[in-house]
Amino acid sequence: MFFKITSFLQLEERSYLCFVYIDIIQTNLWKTSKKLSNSSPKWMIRRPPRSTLFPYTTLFRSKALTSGLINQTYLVKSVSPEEPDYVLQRINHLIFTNIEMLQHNIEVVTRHIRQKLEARHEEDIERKVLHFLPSTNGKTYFYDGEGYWRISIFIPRSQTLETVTPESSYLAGLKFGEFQAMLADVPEQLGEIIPDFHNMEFRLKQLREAVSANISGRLAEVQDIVDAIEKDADTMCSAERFYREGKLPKRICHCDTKVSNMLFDENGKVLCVIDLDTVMPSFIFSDFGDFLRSAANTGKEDEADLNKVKFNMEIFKAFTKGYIESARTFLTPLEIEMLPYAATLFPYMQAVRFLADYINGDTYYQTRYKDHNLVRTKAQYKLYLEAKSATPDMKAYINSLL
Ligand code: GN1
Ligand code: MG
Repeated sequence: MFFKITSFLQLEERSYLCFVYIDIIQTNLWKTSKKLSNSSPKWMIRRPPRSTLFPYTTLFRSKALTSGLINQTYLVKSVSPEEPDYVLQRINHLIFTNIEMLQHNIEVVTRHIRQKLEARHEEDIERKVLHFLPSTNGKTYFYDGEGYWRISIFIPRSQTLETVTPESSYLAGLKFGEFQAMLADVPEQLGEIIPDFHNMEFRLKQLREAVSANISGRLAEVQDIVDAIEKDADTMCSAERFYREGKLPKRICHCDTKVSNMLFDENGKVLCVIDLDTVMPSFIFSDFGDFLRSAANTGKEDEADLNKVKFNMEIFKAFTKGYIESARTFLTPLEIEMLPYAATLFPYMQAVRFLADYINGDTYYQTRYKDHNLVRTKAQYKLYLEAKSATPDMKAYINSLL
């Protein structure tokens, strides 16, 4: 597979990094234009303006960085110790159709957080908030004629966790609560980057449309799951009803709060929240519930052995304690009362989304095998049932914190 990025990005005021035609799989190399100027003519090189400085001596290597299902993310590794490493992403613009709004939201959020950190005189701010580089058009993205690319500075000495402990869950709860608190006074209205992203009524509507079209002919095989999902549909849509009645607010949320979207330092302390694509107005349930969907699941998101899928109460308790500590200042009593609902809502919603995609013939999520989306659906539905039966315990624990 060849990647054609014949663009160059501005790193600092007078220095540019030139990306050339690349075959990641064959060569696994990124090179600057000088390095490549004598090499095979199939490499397309765009020459920079004369005045620009180049990091001539730097050789970049790239490798796939994350396990995300939506964008393609690469670590662009510099061999020169003076150059930072970068995170290069090809943005999935079939999903994020409004790249201008996407990057605008991200710029607003990172600027706002940076200002808050500066006001608090925090140390090491570069590691506590993402820094996206402007491209030659002054925007934080670049369109190469086919795709949209963006680049941010890789935060050094950072790591992501794929699994959690009660300690790291507590820290994550604190941090995601703080993230919402920090963005409570964002000066600009953020766009809803994926309209109705966590709207349960909308997700059920998509499932119902998939069911009635049955485009892949897969419906018969999944009818029993569809029926089971439908039984709880009304209850699971209660947040939207309360919103219409003016009882629940929407706030700026992260909307993809898995533990892998948080960077930890070498000592296990949280540095910052990453993957800001879906930051937008939502119910706070998005951040609370989606974190637990991944972290409190004792199995994998696509666990085939359903016996392994349980709701981990220790993780729930640790995360909830941290979250309530930092979010308590702005949470309403109804938001707090509905936190256990949020913990059931997200596995339910994810089951609905995976199932709709399965019935649609796998058009949204990247899949690794034929019935991957069905396996995911069953695992998420099982987690929903487990969380539902833990509801009385969740309520009791939350009451003990208040
Ligand atoms: C997608 O790409 P990733 O893994 O960050 C999806 C989330 C789902 C998640 C399920 C924009 O996120 O909403 O919960 O997959 N993001 C989008 O793994 O649809
Ligand atoms: Mg994401």
